[in-house]
Amino acid sequence: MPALIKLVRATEILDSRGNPTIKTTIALDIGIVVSAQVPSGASTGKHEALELRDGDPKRYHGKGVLKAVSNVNHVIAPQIIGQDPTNQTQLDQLMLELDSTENKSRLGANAILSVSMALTKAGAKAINLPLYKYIAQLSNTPEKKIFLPKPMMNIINGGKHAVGSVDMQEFMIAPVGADSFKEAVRWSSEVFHTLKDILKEAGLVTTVGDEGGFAPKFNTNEAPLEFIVKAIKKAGYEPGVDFEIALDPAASEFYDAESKQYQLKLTGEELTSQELIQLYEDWINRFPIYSIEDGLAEDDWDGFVAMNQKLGQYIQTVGDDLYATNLKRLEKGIQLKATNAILIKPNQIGTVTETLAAINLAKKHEFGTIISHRSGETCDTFIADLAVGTGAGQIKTGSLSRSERVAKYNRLMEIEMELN
Ligand code: 2PG
Ligand code: MG
Repeated sequence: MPALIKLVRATEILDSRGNPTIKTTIALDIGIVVSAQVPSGASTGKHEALELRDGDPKRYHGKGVLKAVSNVNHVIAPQIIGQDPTNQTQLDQLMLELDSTENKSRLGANAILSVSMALTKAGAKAINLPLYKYIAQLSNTPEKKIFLPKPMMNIINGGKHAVGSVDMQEFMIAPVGADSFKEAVRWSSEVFHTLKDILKEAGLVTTVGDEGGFAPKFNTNEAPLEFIVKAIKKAGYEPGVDFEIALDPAASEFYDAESKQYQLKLTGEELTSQELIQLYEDWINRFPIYSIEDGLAEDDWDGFVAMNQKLGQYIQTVGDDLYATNLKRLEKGIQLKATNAILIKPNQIGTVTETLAAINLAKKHEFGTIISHRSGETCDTFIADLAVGTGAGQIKTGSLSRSERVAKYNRLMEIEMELN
């Protein structure tokens, strides 16, 4: 007899920015209880599935999620109680049918994902597998492809995650020279704390942004690169060998659709796609950058194609807002050769099944895959298991500070121990 779902209960909780989000608990009839918490973006792409918010100005400035909570408790729950949680694909499909819109605007992608993730956790427990192993089963990942991802750690925050800092959103370090995840975490933490000292010495503030990275007021958009390289060296590591750098400019946020210009507020520059690509090329030549995500705006397909043509042979070009973890947009990107990698965020699309499908399609076409957190997070570590179970290869989940970020790195160290 399979274990069956006995209870599904959603509640409104707070995310790392203090905004409401949704937590769903599932209980099975064999005494197992699991829960899943959904994250929330700030530089949200316009092609993402809809995050349902109440819009009632009297509560949380309109950001309450009581409608999404009610959709779980009153629309979804009655349909899945009594079912076998290991039927992930069928139950995700059932929720898609209950919603019946293109972008999950009826029930809310946040409502649906909270149940979908909780189902995955319940399914894993029901058959007594660690979550990452269960995810590997769901996604048909061969045993030898179950491995720890390379972390991309966002140690300088800008853009929408730290207003008053630089225009570009994320400056990440990837400890590529470390031979275990545990060492990768240690090295990166050392660089993070060395960076703090260097910033302090330069008279800059060391307060952190939404993802736990420093967010001082720099004079130029490339100053973070200079400081990071200095910190890597001062901590005793070699830039380009022990550490590489990854960027997420999140360019949709500084693109002006009317003038078709990228507006860099810090320097007052207004750049065309071509000029911005040139700027990236110049940076790639001077700094050990191996990856650039959302280098251009989410609908600038021509720009992406041009960038991938020019730089794709040297670096990883990543689509985040460009694809929104959406199969149709990814198919277009594959066809156009718009990038050579995709960022994967479960809440951009809204179910675990669709998330796994996007990862598998990307891999089939030899695209790089990076599992990602959101800037508004919780301490749920689901994406750590997702990265291992799908053999995604890379994860970005913020800086080496703040519990909601570090929780994922801690979970990955735990999985590493288990796998060894
Ligand atoms: C991104 C994400 C996560 P947000 O742009 O990649 O770092 O930011 O969650 O605000 O969309
Ligand atoms: Mg991004």
